[in-house]
Amino acid sequence: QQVSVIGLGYIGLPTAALIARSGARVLGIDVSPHVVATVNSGRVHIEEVDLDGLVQGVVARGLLRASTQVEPSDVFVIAVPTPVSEDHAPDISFVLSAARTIAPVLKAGDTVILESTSPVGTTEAMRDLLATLRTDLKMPGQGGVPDVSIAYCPERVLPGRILVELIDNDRCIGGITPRCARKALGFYRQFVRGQCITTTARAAEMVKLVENSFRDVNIAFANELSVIAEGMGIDVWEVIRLANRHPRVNILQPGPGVGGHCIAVDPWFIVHGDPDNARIIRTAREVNDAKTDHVVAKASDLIDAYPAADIACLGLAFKANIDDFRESPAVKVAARLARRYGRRVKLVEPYAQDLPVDFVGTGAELIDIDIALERCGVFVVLVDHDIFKSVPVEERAGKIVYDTRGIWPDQPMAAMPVARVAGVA
Ligand code: SAJ
Repeated sequence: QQVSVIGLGYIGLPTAALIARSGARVLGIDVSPHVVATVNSGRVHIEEVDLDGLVQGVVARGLLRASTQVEPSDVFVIAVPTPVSEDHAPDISFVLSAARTIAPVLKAGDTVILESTSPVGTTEAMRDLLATLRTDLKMPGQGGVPDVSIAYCPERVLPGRILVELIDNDRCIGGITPRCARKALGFYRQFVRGQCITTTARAAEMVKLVENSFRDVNIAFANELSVIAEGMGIDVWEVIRLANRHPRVNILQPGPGVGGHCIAVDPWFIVHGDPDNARIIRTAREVNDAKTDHVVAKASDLIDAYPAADIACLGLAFKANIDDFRESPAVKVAARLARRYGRRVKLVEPYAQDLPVDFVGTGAELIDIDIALERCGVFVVLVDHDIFKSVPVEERAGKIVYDTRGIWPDQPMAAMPVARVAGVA
């Protein structure tokens, strides 16, 4: 069996390597010659736990190769980006260009599987495009027995656990027709240990969007609570901890906003698909984005109250214990503070080697946590890295702390200007 994986990014490369390890011959296709050369030399261009060793092994055994050029295969897995534009419209042009790339080598009996997070209807759009490019092949859903099977199967892995979750997570496999779903199911069963459940392509597309929207909506609930509780002078983390003692309540954690490449993006695909009815989903996005502005405003109030103190921003990553700073609310907050307060702002990020570009020219510098504890008077906690959590209360004595992640429950709350205490003028 020859498998081609189109797009060697965070999902495509681990997927290609795992399929190769299960014994198939895999060709990874990417538009970037740099990525292709890196993989062919047995190395990786992305950081993911255990990926380097796996790729090195399968490349050395001749099971995985990379190329910029497509070749005939039995299965094509498409894992390319589907970004959103400034006005939150999904851009499926990379999916369509992947379809154009494989069209010339498609043959009867092949299976095409889309894994990219996609607006509902994308798999059908891809089918329609393939049908116009290859009138000699019968595509599924157009009556009769098709020559090619087409399915949608979203990934749902967590960065940092990708190799484990690609194998152990359940998979939802949506076929253009039930026959297409069964064909794709046979493919995934070769390397997935989780349950594989079949449905339609449209439903599977929606499942992926719904999963990340569920999380976004629930984080928005926590973020809204945090702003309300702050105004009332209540510790939101204590409230959430106590409310979660209820057997059917499970509130997520507030923070400085929602980052990463999925949760802050995917809900827009649903909103774009039905703007009139996707009301909670849209509002949740707005609440989470507004939380970032709120944190900047509150941190600024605090900083203005201590004009002689240097400011330590703790964390830049988009979530705890990872070195990914893209789409990070912590970077957004710290960069705005750095632009406003210049060299008074110190950045503490054990996962960063250099200062991210957002801070160039601001005068802000990267320092380590020990120096921050020695020199800074105001602390703005933006990421719940374990290394920050472990700083004992004695070392934080006398510090003015704005803790957006609730990592230091024993720290006295910074005296916020209490503007809105319910019922009190
Ligand atoms: N966050 C909070 N409060 C919480 C949980 C998360 O503020 O209680 C924030 C994080 O700090 C971060 C953002 O949300 O900024 C997203 O982090 P995450 O850990 O929830 O998710 P991602 O983006 O790393 O991965 C998600 C996962 N989806 C779900 O958990 C439903 C993952 O399974 C998906 O595969 C991935 O999106 C994706 O690729 O779609």
